[in-house]
Amino acid sequence: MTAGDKGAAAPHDLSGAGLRIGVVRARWNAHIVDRLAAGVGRGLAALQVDPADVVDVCVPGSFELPMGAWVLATSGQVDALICLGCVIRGETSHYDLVAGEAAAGIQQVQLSTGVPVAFGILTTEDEAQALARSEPAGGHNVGEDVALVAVEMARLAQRFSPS
Ligand code: DLZ
Repeated sequence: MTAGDKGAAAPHDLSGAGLRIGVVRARWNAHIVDRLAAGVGRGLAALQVDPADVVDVCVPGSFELPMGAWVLATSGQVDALICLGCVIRGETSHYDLVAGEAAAGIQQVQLSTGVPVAFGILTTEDEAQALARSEPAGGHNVGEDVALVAVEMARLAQRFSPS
């Protein structure tokens, strides 16, 4: 790993073929979340996830993302989930509450259900930062990052599944 790397590389042979992925999106800051969703689409396609195997649902805001994730996780219809949202500090009086509860809730859902949930919520100081983390193809987009996380964690869960 070089100094510029953010973490360990994912396996080179990672394939999402056959995986069923749920995407839960917050409608709040929809112009940013739509950009993240486009990044997820690119990331899943690059990992051979069939678009027909992707279920996409919306919830009002990031605070509701854990509940949306729990509903899909307990449905038995997905192998992994991706939660997408955007909380901008300068525009949200209770930023810490919304962002903190969303993060804690998502962790609780994945640990209690055993279905991996990738954290794709941007928590930024301003809109410029949010735009910079949700760029079009070729730029940095957290949606692409969490697509990879979802596939990697779904494969890990499958590999050690007791059944
Ligand atoms: C209320 C609210 C505020 C002020 N800001 C945001 C935000 O920046 N991002 C986001 O995803 N949601 C926000 N919300 C909505 C809450 O997540 C939630 O939908 C409401 O409090 C209703 O439960």
